[in-house]
Amino acid sequence: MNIVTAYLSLGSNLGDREDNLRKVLSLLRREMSLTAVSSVYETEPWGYTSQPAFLNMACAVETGLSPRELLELAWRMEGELGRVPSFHYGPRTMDVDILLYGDEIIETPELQIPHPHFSDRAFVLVPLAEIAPGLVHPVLGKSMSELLEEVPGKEKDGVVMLGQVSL
Ligand code: PH2
Ligand code: MG
Ligand code: MG
Repeated sequence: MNIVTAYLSLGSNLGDREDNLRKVLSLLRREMSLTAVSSVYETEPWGYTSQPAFLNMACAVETGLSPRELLELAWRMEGELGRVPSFHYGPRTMDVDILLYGDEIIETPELQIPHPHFSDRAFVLVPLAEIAPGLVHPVLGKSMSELLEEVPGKEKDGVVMLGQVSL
């Protein structure tokens, strides 16, 4: 079996946000090995601002699942955490996004890898650069810490480290 390192972004702004993160990490652990987990950050809502603050974090996994299987697992976990349909950029109990899957580039309607625009969003890049500063974006050719340097300071100010999730 081909084992690939993938990077995921986790976000929650409804219900017990920290508990939601803890639960999704424990679901992930049942399926694959979790090789890095960032701190938890409280982040200003991006895109649609009239909603509660998010908790965001990033993690690295080693998986034998294909990108499509990993996407289906992400949807299943979001469902188990009680996610209900919301509008674009709206509030959610749990959002599990595949940021990177090895060096693969996938452009289908349902799945785009690298995750579109993650490279300029502080709420994704700050946690990702914490666990993988030297990881190179396969399309942009820049490392996570280089990409983070390009994010305006004002946006980084909206991303506040709270500490480690207690597992
Ligand atoms: N997710 C969104 C929309 N806006 N803002 C923050 N801070 N964190 C998120 O995870 C987030 C968001 C839709 O996926
Ligand atoms: Mg998202
Ligand atoms: Mg999503």
